[in-house]
Amino acid sequence: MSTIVPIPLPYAVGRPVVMGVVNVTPDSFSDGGESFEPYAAIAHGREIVAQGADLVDVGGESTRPGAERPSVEEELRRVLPVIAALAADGTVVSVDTMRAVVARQALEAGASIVNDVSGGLADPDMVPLVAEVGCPYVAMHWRGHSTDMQSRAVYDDVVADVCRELAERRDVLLAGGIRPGSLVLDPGLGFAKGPAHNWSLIAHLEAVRALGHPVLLGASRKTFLGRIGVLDGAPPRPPADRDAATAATSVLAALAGVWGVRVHDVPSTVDALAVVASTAAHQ
Ligand code: PMM
Repeated sequence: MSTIVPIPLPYAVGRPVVMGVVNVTPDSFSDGGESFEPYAAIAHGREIVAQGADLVDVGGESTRPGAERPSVEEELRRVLPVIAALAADGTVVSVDTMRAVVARQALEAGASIVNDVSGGLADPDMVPLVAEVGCPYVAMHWRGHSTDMQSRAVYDDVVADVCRELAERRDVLLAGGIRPGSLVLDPGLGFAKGPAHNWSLIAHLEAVRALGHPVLLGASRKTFLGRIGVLDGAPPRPPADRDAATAATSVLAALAGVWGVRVHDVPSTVDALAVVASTAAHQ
């Protein structure tokens, strides 16, 4: 029996929830390891909560294309102190992990949500754990580990293919005992997807929503946004120069009725969502 008390999936009124990212990794593409030490990660988590993040997503494994995986021990060492400190503040914390052992210890340390970019495919123990605990679970569209995922970016029709694969995954997750009201689906921008695939999915978020579950969008600082305004063949803009484009994707996500947006720069998305909400209030 689990001693973990599950919370219901949190919602924001009239806008998506803002999931702020804390990557406790030395090599994340998006923030370059700036929160690698626990004290820096905790301080960063507190800062983004003060800026308006509704929940904080803590991860200890970089999923950038080509990344090598840390050991289980190393992943636990990275995330547990950060989760414990933020949860003790009363912050809603999700743990970004593909490993059931890490998810369990994170939940015991105070995390409330499991964010699994593999949607349960990377670890056969993940679905039974989430079913047992009854916590909210984010399942992302995933075709394989980061070491070789870009070779799997082959689709007939990316929107139809991603939705079909997510629906198949959803069926497995629900059959495994995950509660329908606790399941969030994510199209997995940048994971086995090229720029055109990402844009198509953003343009058709209603198709992902039609699967009948809350949707999370993780566009923040991804390379396809760094290609905006850049000539073909030139290097993409650095991650920190992608926040205005990220905020624009948060607006599109809000207009498409998604449940949440996963972002690194919280103030720009909070402002962008306030613009959407203020406009909606005058329609
Ligand atoms: N992207 C990253 C990591 N975790 N989780 C979900 N649910 N969706 C995503 O798109 C997602 C994720 C990779 O980005 P990062 O290295 O900046 O955290």
